Amino acid sequence: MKVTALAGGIGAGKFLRGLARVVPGEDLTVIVNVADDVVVHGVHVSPDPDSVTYWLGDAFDRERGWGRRGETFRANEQLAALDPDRSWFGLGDLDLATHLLRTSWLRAGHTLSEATTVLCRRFGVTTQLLPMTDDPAPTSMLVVDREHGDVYVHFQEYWVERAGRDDVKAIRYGGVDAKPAPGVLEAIVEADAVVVCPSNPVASVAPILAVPGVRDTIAGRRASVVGVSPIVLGAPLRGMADKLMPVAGVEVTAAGAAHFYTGLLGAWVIDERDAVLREAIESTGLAVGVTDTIMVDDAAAESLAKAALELVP
Ligand code: FO1
Repeated sequence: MKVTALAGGIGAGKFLRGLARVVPGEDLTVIVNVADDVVVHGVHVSPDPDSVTYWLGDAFDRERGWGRRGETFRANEQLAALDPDRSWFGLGDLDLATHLLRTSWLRAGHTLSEATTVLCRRFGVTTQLLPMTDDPAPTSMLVVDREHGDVYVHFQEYWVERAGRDDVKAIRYGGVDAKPAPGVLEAIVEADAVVVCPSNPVASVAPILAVPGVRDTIAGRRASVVGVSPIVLGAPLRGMADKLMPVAGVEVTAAGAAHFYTGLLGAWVIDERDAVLREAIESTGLAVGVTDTIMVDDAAAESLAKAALELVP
């Protein structure tokens, strides 16, 4: 069975470890959000592709939620000592090696897709990881700034530098001006099942859907598309979905997240703690799976992945 997944960062990484236990590497393609990519100190950082690579390559930090396990931050500490204004983005010493390599390949004329493939292989990942696009496609947030009035800032500036404290008025997806990376649309068309990972719908999956052609291609495969809710009991397990879903007019519930994907899904998996929402979601025409979606370990992620795939006819 060929499976293509749409993925953001932490929730996706955890889930994909389970999915990769069910679907062999050559049959699994992951289309990953690159709207969070940022150039820091001249190096190109790809948080979501790196997150997926580290999770699948068994190099992730489960507690921190991003970056490498066993990481140190000596270079960043030194940056903070020399110029505190330039150390807001925590680049780990091990992580830095990934960014240096990626940046040197990009400067040599290779694409982000090529750099991502080589990095995956170096981390022993056999799954095919495709950035949604090879073009710049940054997400920007319109934040209310007391000094400067409303201002658009890069996603990482909002989330890391400004600690997600601003009120957000609107979100702008740079992917609307991008082209899908080679293989992205084909992977959606050729898959037996398309899985939307339990990632933030507004910050992680919407940027992928914004890339021209992606949304329509997924809608064309709707009967084979299953999503897993990132929301349990009205809150995300981690991250900023509770702050950003309302900005897009989406209720922070498992039903609200399903509604955000209207026209794209055939089935939706919700947590057993949200079983009360089952009928309301089914009444919108979706098949609904109810199971334990809290992925405490790889075995739990594998059960969740199986439950999702079982909903695809
Ligand atoms: N998140 C933080 O909250 N603080 C950081 O300093 C930080 C650095 C960082 C460096 C590399 C990387 O791949 C991710 C990093 N993240 C950091 C996570 C990232 O900001 C977001 O969580 C993702 O973009 C959302 O998926």
